[in-house]
Amino acid sequence: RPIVAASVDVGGVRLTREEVVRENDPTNNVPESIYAKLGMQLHNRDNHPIGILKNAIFNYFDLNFPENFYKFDDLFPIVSVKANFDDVLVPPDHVSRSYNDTYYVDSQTVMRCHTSAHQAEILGQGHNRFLVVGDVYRRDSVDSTHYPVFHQMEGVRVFSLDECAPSGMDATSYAAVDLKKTLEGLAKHLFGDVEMRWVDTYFPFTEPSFELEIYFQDKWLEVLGCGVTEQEIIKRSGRTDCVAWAFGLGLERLAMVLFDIPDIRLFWSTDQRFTSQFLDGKLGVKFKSFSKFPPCYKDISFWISDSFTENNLCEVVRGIAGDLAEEVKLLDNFTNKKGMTSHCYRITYRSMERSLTDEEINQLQWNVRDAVENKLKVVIR
Ligand code: FA5
Ligand code: MG
Repeated sequence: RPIVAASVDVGGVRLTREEVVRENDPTNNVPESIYAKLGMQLHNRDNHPIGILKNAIFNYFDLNFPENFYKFDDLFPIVSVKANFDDVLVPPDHVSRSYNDTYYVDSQTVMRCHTSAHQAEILGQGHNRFLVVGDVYRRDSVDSTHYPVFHQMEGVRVFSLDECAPSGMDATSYAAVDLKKTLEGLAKHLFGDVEMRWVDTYFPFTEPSFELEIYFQDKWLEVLGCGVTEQEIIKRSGRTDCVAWAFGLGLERLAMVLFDIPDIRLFWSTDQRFTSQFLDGKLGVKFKSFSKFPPCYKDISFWISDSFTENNLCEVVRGIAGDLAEEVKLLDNFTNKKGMTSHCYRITYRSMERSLTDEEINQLQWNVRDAVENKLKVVIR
């Protein structure tokens, strides 16, 4: 297993491993693999696809808005529960607050799970147009489009009711129309022509709310969430007679489409065959896959207990196999006459950089089985 540094620099702040990873503290669920990602700042590297994409989006806003959007790209990623959830009206019982979904440093402090964590504070400072880019953290599934650390860009724009009035539309419709126009324009700026569609959705902080999906690798891929900001958030920021829109886009998802990057783990690769392809810092380079090494599939079956969750399983697998785990997928699920439920998962192991040996994979799978049995209170079959 890789050895992690005793401390890391996060935007000028030194954090020690002990401050972030507290194995024996039940209010903390941050694994070492997540601590190891702090301070990497992929979004601030001009020769990395995430940095290149950030620059291109900034450029779109600079070109199209004479009064510039204020840009934040170095806000500290560890925030209060209040900032991450309460201030954006996430209800007390919302799943995203659970220890199953979010990394908690302690009961009042989280690794931000979205850049919306900064909305209220920045609105409170009086900004009416801004963009926030940063690394965000989520306990999530393991596959080619999900990773526990990724990057988001938040955008917020506030209008006075006077600005909306001449349109003849009500303020909410005015903001929704402007929002969709702005994001469709962004998609055109980045992709030229691409197949996309709007889907209605729900967020606690916007109403109405939408997601934008782009057709990629024979599937619809969700790339951003957005909507018209709840009046309560605007009111709390000290404004009256205003309406606003907000969006949060997933930079990895957009970059995968833009650069033809087939697997989200590649963004963290230090292999020169990956990094060397983006040195010119240009948009529109298509990634040339280096030969894919063969995958290896291993199945694991167990009787689950009530506390079992798929995110916990994924975290255990990532803790052992790191980025060698390409996918964790439920194959089979049944309940017997005694009411016991069995799950069978298929774990795909693959390195993007080399061929794995049978021995190595067998060892990984044994370690995974041990860890699953010890940490998840399940009974291996
Ligand atoms: C949010 O995070 C909202 N804060 C977005 C928002 C902001 C809505 C402002 C309204 C107003 P969501 O959980 O859907 O929404 O995530 C936003 C985007 O992040 C997704 O569309 C997707 O592109 C990306 N994303 C989510 N989970 C992952 C993951 N595990 N790995 C990579 N990208 C992800
Ligand atoms: Mg979503």
